Amino acid sequence: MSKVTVLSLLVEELKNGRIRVVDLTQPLGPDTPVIGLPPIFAQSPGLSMEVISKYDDKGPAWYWNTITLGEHTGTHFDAPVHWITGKDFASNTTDTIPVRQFVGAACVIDCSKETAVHENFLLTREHVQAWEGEHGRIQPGSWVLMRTDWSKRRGQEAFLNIKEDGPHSPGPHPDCVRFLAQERDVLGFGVETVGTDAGQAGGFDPPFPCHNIMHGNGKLGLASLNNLDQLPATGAVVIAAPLKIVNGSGSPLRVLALVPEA
Ligand code: 23J
Ligand code: MN
Repeated sequence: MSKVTVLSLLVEELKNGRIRVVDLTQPLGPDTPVIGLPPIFAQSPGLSMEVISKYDDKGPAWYWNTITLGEHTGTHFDAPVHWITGKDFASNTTDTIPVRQFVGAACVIDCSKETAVHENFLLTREHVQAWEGEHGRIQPGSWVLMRTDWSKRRGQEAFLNIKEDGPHSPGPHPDCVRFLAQERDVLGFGVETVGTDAGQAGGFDPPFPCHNIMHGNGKLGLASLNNLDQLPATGAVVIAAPLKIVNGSGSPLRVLALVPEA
């Protein structure tokens, strides 16, 4: 008989269904929404795909494609080097971040009711502290995931929600980002929206505070997550490993959560 370990128990629980694997990833295709920045800035292309061969003259027994896409397309990872505030940290790119950081506990803060009535809802320090009163203190090295049910919006128009004055979508308040990065030492912040910052965050102080402050503290980001409504407030483990792009600022990735059955 082999020794019982945490990992042998994990395999057993995966087999008997007491631990479920939940896919937190959006489908990645030509229709995947990408962030639009003010026209004075360069834009990130969405995904385009071209067949190299498909069991034809170009390759009689094989099918494969060429893909072109921005690093920050669809469900994706933000590395600290993505922002100017994170540019001087050691190991701040997709190929150099220690792989230990690609596995972490998840604290899921449900903001779906607030977002349903206020599309520009901002998560505050007080809201997070109220969550801690109910679920316990956020441990260092945890992902904090902001559930808004925004991923249930269908189509680019509803998802990006752009108006005359720019995009409208929820995100964290600057003071909340400071609290999570500096007083809780989180691993990073994850959201269901196209980017980790609120739609109107270009006009905040500082602009794009989640990018500015999280990456300025060496922390990570996850954007365009799905199925956060399937996660418990605590107790899930997130596996989020970006492609090992040399000097990459981020990457599309498959994000998985291990979730204990209630
Ligand atoms: C560049 C500039 C502003 C933002 C972003 C990128 C993202 O949201 C991103 O995907 O990192 S807000
Ligand atoms: Mn990004």
